[in-house]
Amino acid sequence: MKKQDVINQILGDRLENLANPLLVKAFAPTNIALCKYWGKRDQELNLPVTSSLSISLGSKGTSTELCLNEQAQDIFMLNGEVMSLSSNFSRRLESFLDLFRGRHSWHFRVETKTNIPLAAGLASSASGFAALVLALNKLFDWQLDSHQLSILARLGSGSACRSLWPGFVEWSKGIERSGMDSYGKEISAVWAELCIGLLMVNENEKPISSREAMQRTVDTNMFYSLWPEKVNQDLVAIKKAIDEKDFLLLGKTAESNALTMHSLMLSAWPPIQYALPETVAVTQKIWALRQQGIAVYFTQDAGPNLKLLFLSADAALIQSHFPTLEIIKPFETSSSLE
Ligand code: 2P0
Repeated sequence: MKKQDVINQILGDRLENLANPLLVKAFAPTNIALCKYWGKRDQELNLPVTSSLSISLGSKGTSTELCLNEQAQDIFMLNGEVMSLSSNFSRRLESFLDLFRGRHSWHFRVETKTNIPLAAGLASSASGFAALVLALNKLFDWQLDSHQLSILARLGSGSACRSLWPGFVEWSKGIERSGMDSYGKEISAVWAELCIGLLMVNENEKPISSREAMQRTVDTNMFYSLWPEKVNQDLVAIKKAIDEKDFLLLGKTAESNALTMHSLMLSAWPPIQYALPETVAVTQKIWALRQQGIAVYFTQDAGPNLKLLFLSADAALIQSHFPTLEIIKPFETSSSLE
C-alpha cells in the first residue's frame, strides 16, 4: 500500500478542501522513547515491528507556521533561514507535502522553529512532522481526530506519531497492512517529580540516519529476532512503573531497553555506533553514581547525546555532577498543542 492510498482513505473528499487564506500555527513537543521503536514491518508506511512508549518534553519541540504560497514552488524556513530546496530538510518536507497538494496543486510556505538541536538524536523530525500535520489540519479545516492525525504524522516519520500529546504516549504497532491501527495513544498519567536531563555531547549531524540504521539492524542482525520479546517485556514493566510511580523500575527498564537497541546496532553489519568516547564516559559516570546510591539512569537515541532520568528531589545533586545538563520537567509545563 502507498502513502497516498492511506491519505485518500483518511481524507476522502476533504483532500479537495479549499485552504484557509490565513496563516495558521501549530506546536508539537519532541518525544523521547523510554521503550524504543527500532525496525519496520513496512518501510513505505513507517509501520513498526513493535509498539513503543515515549514521554513528551513539554515546551521543547517545534512551532510551525503554514500558509499557501502563490508562486509555483514551496518555501521552507528553518529557525529564520530560508532552506535550499535541494537540502535534505526541504526534500523530506516537499515529498511529504506532495501527498496533500490535491488537484489544486497547492504550494506552501512553511516556517519551522525548533528549540531542540536538529539531527542530534533529539527527535526533531518527530515534532516537526507532528506540528506540520497539526498545521495542515487547520489550514484545510479537515477536523481530523487525534488518531487520524497520528497516522498522518507517522507517514512523515514514525516517531512523529507519538508527538501529538504531552506526557506519556504509547504507539501501538497495529497488525493491519494499511496501518490504520498503528497510531499513538495518550497514557493518562501525571508524574510531576519525573525529570529528564538533556546532556549534549556533540551537536553535529549524525553520520547515519536512524532510518538507514534501523533497516540495517533488521536486515543483517540475527539477534534482531529477540527484540520484539524484549520490547513486550519492557512495555509491561514501564507501564507498571508509571502506574505505581516506581522510578527504579522505570529507569532500569528504559536504560536496558536503550542499551539493547544500541547493542543490536553494534552487532549489525557494517556495525553502527552512535556513542562517542564522551558518551561512554558519561554512561560510566552514571553507573558509578548509582553505585553510590544515587537514582539516575539514562537513555540514548540515534546519536551520541544522552537523556538522563531522575526525580526532582535529586535534581540539584545531578546538576552538580553534570553542570551543562538541561533539566526538563515534562509535567510542569502545560504545553499547548494549539
Ligand atoms: C524512537 N528512534 O523510538 C527511536 C529510538 C531513534 C532511536 O524513532 O524512518 O526518525 O522516520 O520512521 O522516527 C527515530 O526514527 O524514523 C526513532 P523514520 P524516525 O524514538
